[in-house]
Amino acid sequence: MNRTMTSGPPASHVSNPFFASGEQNDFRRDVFEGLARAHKAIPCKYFYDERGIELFDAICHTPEYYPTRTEMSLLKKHAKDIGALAGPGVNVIEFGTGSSAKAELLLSGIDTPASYIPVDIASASLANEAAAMSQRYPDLTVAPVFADFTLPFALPSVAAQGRRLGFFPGSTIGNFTPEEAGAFFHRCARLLGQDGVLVVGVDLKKSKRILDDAYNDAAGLTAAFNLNLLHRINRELKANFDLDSFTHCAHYNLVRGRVEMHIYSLSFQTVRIDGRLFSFIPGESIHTENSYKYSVPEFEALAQASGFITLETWVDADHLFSLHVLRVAHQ
Ligand code: AVI
Repeated sequence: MNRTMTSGPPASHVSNPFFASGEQNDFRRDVFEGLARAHKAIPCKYFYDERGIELFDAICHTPEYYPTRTEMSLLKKHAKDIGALAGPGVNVIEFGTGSSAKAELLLSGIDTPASYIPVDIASASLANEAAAMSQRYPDLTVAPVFADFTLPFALPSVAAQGRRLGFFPGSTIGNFTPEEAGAFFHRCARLLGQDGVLVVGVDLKKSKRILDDAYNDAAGLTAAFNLNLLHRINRELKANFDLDSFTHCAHYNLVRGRVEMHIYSLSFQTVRIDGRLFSFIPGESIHTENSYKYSVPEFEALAQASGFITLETWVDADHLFSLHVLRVAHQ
């Protein structure tokens, strides 16, 4: 990136988070609705409270969870190629944040980016990433947006001028169903506008053993991440889940092409949440996450059916992960 990099104190031109108008999350409503279903389920976006963000970051460093390191090496290898495809002076919009390391790799290949706009629902990680990026690149306009990117939202005025590049790393696209992913891409195409570019990291289909291990790490971090959702419900919704009476399990469902994460009840039990009662039988699960895996042709077909054309696709030597550069075809 042709911008000054520094390790000095934070620069002053990181703007306050822009509270994008749009639909709001409702944790209480979603938990009540999800636990009242015949097959209990809670949306995975609620994993990411402060502790959940810490645990996810730790998962990314486990030996079993290959996506992060594989995607980072693809980004490092192809940052310049992405920059060449994107062109100079683009506004970079990152969907979901977490560690700023991937955005730094991406920005390293882009010629004079106009702005960096991280969009996230988790205000703590959003503020941290915005501050880290502003400190590292004092000449760059950093304009964080506090919004749930799974729902429609507006961009701040800094993005009004110049082309837009969306960045959606980490195979977070896999946490949508393919139908939801298609709807997200359509919204993204409208948001990025004519000539917009989207860089997406996608976890590939592979052996069940590798996938089951990646979501059941030996150190128990994924288990803690999953069960932290019950801690969060206890804390925020005045509930009394007994965490010793539930256990984590994840498995690759070959037929559906997705890793499913569940929290299983170990006994007959009744949980009170803000005055309402929910009963569990032994072995009953709360379905907490789907992580869809794609083949390259499957993903390219999905993108093409949802308003994008593929400019470039890169896959690592072990065929674990793919990085796609897409261009808006129609909005
Ligand atoms: C954020 N997301 C892409 C991760 C995944 O692999 O689906 C979340 C995760 N769940 C368990 N481990 C990691």
